[in-house]
Amino acid sequence: MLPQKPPVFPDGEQILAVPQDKHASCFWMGWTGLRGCERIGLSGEGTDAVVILEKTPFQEEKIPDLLKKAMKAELQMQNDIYCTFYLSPPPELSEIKATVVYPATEKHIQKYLRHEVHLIRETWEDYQNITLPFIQSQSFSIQWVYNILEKKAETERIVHENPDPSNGFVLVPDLKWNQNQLDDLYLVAVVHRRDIKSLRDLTAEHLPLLRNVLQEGKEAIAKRFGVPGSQLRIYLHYQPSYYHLHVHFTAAGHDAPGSSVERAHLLADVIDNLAMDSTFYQKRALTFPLRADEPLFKKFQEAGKV
Ligand code: M7G
Repeated sequence: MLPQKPPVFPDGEQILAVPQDKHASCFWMGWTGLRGCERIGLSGEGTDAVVILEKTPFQEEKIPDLLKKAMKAELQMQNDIYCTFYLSPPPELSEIKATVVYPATEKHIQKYLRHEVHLIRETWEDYQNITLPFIQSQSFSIQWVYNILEKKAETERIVHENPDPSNGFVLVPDLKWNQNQLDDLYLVAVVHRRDIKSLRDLTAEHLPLLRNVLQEGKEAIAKRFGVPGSQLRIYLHYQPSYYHLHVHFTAAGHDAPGSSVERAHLLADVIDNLAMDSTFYQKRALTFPLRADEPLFKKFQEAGKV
């Protein structure tokens, strides 16, 4: 039964709600969607949670309202024709997006803490001797990916699907995008086949799949969101956080996290490289960033590669 009023916030802490349904990779927070949920405090009540709070981008059409309805405008400084204010908009215009990972593993927690970053240059031999054994020894769950593919989660969010088991994929809005505005548009295409860990596994055999993702992904986004392919950045991450092949689609004007040169590989370039040389990604060295606290960084250090 839905509670009739918002949960009480003990000790002034925000209360977050997470679903008990193990298949639901999304979660509900706050009032409207509170259903079959358990409550956790920010301290986690013994189980760790990662809570990411982000101020969402402005929606252009709401700006006049925001300026009119601001409850308070505090002048911070004034000099000639320049002044800065702090505005306190009403709650409906000052949304904060909260992403919750619960229960969070140590790896999740480390991923979101700030640490010094190093760029690693990984040769194919390094991949085979260091990275691959490391990936195989890890048990970082990709259940959320399988939930999408098996229609156990995010079903109603699917923007496009090509159901072919070898050359098909599912396109859904990324966890990072609240879909309220197109400025930070972010979708992710998850491929149906489960045997491709990352860029390193790709060969010319995968070209039909990659071409489908590129072509159909662009078409579906143009149709649903009116954003043409020329305004999309379509890329893979190396290293990814999740070793099941997926492709990122972000608005070209949006500085999405992980879209910089050391991590993003444009899908169109990947396709061209594979068309020229099927074993391109089993030959060349790849650079990627690692935080100093990451176990993979320690492996490269132990091997004397950093
Ligand atoms: P990645 O390159 O493996 O790692 O991308 P990154 O998270 O370091 O970028 C995985 C992508 O999947 C990211 O853009 C995530 O925001 C997104 N993502 C992660 N999860 C757990 C989910 C999820 O449950 N649903 C959706 N739709 N996207 C997710």
